[in-house]
Amino acid sequence: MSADCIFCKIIAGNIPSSKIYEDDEVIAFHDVHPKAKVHFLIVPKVHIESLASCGARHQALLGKVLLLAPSLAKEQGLAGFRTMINTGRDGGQEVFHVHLHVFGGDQLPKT
Ligand code: DGP
Repeated sequence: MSADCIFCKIIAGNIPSSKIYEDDEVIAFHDVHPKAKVHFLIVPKVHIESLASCGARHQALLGKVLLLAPSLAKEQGLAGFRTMINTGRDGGQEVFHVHLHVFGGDQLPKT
């Protein structure tokens, strides 16, 4: 846990979130500033700054995060969805605790 990390505080239960999934390694909750009708985040519980900070030891965890996307999207009623990982300030990352965005609920614009 990182003391000044907002997602670590959510994971610790010190900040409320609209949680849709939790196990011993991962949590998922709705984004507080949704950019689509449905927008949730899948977040490993261990504090890792960004995808660029990940190494081979995180391979299984990252795979788990990615594979949760379709099952949680289905639970949220999404027929299709988009995933995104912002990495670094230039990549648009605001919260420096690695996370996967999942968007859906409407026909999403072409990228
Ligand atoms: P990123 O730019 O990839 O670091 O995205 C961070 C996302 O986290 C952003 O879309 C807003 C969301 N967010 C920030 N603070 C909170 C919070 O306290 N609760 C929830 N649910 N989402 C948050």
